[in-house]
Amino acid sequence: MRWYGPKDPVSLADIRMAGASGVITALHHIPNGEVWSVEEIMKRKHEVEAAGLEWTGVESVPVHEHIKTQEGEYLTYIANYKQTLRNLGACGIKMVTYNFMPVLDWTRTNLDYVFPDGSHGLMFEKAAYIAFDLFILCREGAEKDYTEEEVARAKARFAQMTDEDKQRLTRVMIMGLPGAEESFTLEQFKEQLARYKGITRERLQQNLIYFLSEICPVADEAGVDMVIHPDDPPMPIMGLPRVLSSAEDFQALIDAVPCKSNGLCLCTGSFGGAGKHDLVAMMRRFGDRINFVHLRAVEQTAEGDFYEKWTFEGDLDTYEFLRAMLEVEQQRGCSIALRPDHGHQICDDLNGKKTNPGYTLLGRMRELAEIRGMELAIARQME
Ligand code: DNO
Repeated sequence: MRWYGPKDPVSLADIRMAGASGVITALHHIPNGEVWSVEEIMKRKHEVEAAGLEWTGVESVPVHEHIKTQEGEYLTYIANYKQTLRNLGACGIKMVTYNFMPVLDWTRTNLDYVFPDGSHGLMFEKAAYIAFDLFILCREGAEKDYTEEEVARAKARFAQMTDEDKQRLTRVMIMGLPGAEESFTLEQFKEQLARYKGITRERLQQNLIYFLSEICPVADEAGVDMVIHPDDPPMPIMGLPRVLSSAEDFQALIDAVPCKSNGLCLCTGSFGGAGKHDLVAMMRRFGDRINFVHLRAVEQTAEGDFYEKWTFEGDLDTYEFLRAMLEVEQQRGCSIALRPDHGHQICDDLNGKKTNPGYTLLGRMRELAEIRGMELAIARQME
């Protein structure tokens, strides 16, 4: 399970009782771009181990924005990143997740959608997102990115919103979802967007490849697997380019930087958010480079919305996916780190316990229990 560190309302003791064997965590208190010292890493490691758990991997060592745009002190930030990887490797932490999404990490429009069973969860409504882009952010030239029909739907949606709805939407869109490490006011966000003027998708991809060609040899040496998290959702957002939205995007990265440490975090829910991606095929195709799995299922609608459903109730064939994963594990003779991704708020999650959006206690416990049950059953069948 993911743990946001000592400030997470979900404790290590909770996670242990949920049946997890390890946690995925990060040193969130260290500012982006700075080196994670051996001392700080060991402090966290001891804390996790004292609770009877293992620190399975890092999510994330954030990539400084200047590395993505190659400006300012980006060479220093790359050197710092390398040192962090050496330090993590020396402390026995062997898997590091990162993403290369400009400015924003993951994006949703509603963190409190009420599902028919009464649980609350996350969703992305395209009309609300476009309404934000066109009428709240008022991004120059944004209309070009949408069809006439989409603009009309966004207009109608915006007309329905109260001031409070608009504020809530703004908060959700740009004020930083957990793990994003950064949050912005509208003005600051506009400044961030301006930094990407002129950065095409090709340029961003070159910058990512440069970054990987620098850090992967160091990660290889330190015995650390680097796993890139896909774009969530897998499409350009507010005019910002995206470079890890499909199997082909990942193929381009390993063709360019074939180092062993250049791997993928197969987040089924991120890929599930837009377009059609055969996740079972991706598991088999990139099996030897998948060193982390986020398991989550979404349901897309014809309008381009998506709902974060329970893992066994969305568009993903979770059984086939887990089976493919276990086969890959058998071939590789290893176990791939997997965590349930977001969980709904259920039962006491809804009674005042304030957890990070998506990172509930009971909802994720249900996910973990169901996933473990199915995994154990498949493993027995395969024996
Ligand atoms: C969202 C998470 C992401 C992820 C980062 C990895 O729930 O999966 O924030 O941690 O993109 O760098």
